[in-house]
Amino acid sequence: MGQPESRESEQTQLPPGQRLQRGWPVTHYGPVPKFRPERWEFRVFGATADGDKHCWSHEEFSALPYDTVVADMHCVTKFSMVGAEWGGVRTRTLMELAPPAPEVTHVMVWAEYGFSSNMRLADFTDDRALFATHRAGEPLTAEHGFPVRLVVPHLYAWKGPKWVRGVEYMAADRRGFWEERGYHNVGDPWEEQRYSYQEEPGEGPEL
Ligand SMILES: Nc1nc2c(c(=O)[nH]1)N[C@H]1C(S)=C(S)[C@@H](COP(=O)(O)O)O[C@H]1N2
Ligand SMILES: [Mo]
Repeated sequence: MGQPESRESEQTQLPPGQRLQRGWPVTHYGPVPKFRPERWEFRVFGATADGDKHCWSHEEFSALPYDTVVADMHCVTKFSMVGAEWGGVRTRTLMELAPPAPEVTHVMVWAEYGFSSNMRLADFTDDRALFATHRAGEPLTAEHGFPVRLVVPHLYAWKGPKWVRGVEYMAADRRGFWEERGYHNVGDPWEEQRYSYQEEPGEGPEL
């Protein structure tokens, strides 16, 4: 009796046009940065509520409240990995420690080598979004983003920079690295928002 039901619950539904990828390939542009703990800091800057920049050393960041989220990851090039358990610091936790000014509508998430991705504040503050330090209980490997990567399960994976170094609060939208290079400004996989030519008026700043 319970059989068909449990089989169904194991079946993960993928967004349109995506196929299931076994294993976990490494996908990014450019080299893997070397982690230097003494030079590393995590910064929240831009339009903060108090006008100050907030910084955490690696030791401080590692001591922030830790949560886990089980999430799928959808690469815009049409493969998806499902059911990973990510551990780290919720974006909401960080926002409570370093709140944005009332006029903030978007954020730019910055990574090593100037990689960046922008998103609406509402996407960034989704309760499943987190700055992951771990996957399946293990620290991230260098090529998967050690020490910190962003995971925003409801957006395409390029919206989750690996090797994150900071968050910029913005009072107006600006395009990040891939958003300037032909990818959709919003990037919702369930709506198949893959490319910038699909953007409707109001979905992104002018290219
Ligand atoms: N810093 C950085 N982060 C990045 C990228 C990148 O090019 N640079 N690529 C993104 C893309 S397109 C994908 S699909 C995922 C892949 O994550 P993975 O290598 O852990 O599978 O990382 C994202 N984060
Ligand atoms: Mo991707």
